[in-house]
Amino acid sequence: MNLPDLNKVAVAMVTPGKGILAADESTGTIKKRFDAINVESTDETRRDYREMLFRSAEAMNYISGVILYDETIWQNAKDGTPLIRLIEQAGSIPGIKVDEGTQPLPFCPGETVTVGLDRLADRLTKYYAHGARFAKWRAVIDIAADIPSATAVHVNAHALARYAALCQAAHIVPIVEPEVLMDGDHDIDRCFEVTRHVLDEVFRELRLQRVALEGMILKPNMVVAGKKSPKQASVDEVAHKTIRLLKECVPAAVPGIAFLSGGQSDEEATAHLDAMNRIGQLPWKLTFSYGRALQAAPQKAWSGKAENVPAGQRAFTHRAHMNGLASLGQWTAQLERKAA
Ligand code: 5MM
Repeated sequence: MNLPDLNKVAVAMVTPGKGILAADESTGTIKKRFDAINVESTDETRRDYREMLFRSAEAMNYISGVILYDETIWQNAKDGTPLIRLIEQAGSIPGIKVDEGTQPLPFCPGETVTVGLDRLADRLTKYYAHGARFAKWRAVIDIAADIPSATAVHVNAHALARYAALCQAAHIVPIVEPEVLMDGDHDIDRCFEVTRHVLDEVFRELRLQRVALEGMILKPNMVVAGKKSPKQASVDEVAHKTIRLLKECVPAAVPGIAFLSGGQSDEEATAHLDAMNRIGQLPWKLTFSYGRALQAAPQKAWSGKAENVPAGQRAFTHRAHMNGLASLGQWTAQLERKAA
């Protein structure tokens, strides 16, 4: 492992004013997104859509890195330029999702474990040779009456650390993503407790498996109430509880934290990030690594039509710009409306 090089990439991924575009939807997930805008999901429409994003010159000024899915990293743009080169030409770092999704966890009803460790070392070598400089692995933890179990938290944390160590051995910066879902009816304090348990376990495993914290990025959920909870928290409460939790659990050696949006509305995800960055002196950089909260608007504006590409790029630029401002604690609701 060359730690100074890994650290350089990790620091660049959380450059102030920029964040990460999570464009790593697997084939099933992108189909769901395209179904919502009445676009057939084919390798060509997926290519056209992602080409539109990566050629959004202005938006890419706010994007430090792009997480790709395996299909995309090998795909060429319409004119034959590899999509990965478009990202590099835009001054952004290409990354790759390397988990292979979730599988039911035996004897833990309703819970899953993320898989994909077999042959991961070989896959990482190929991705590095092709230009990927960081990777991502997402563990999924659900909250309900009797879950998460200690078993699910442990096996997912163990797999995240195994993945992170393999990445660093292959000169790739791991994004470690333990996502506590916001699907339930739990309140914000239950989310706080579960996320604390998960992050404690993840950092224990990272240490055990000798992962260098200076050469990784954490991608956590924010501390929020479940979507079905009657008691939704204010922006201020989300920001303060998330920062309190992260200060308890995340060592200062980690260069940056890039949040997932998890199903929050576009504006909520931006407002929460902004409020956290306004809290002041923090040990790590805080930015975004959004999928839905960056892409819902451009997907709608594009709707699969070539003539809508400029509109799709404008919508993407707007969200990337607003989140770039939020990473600096400089976003306002007025700016959101003015620029829209
Ligand atoms: C872009 O979506 C990624 C998930 O794809 P699959 O479920 O198809 O593997 C996802 O991991 C994403 O990177 C993160 O959850 C952040 O996305 P959101 O939409 O939560 O910001």
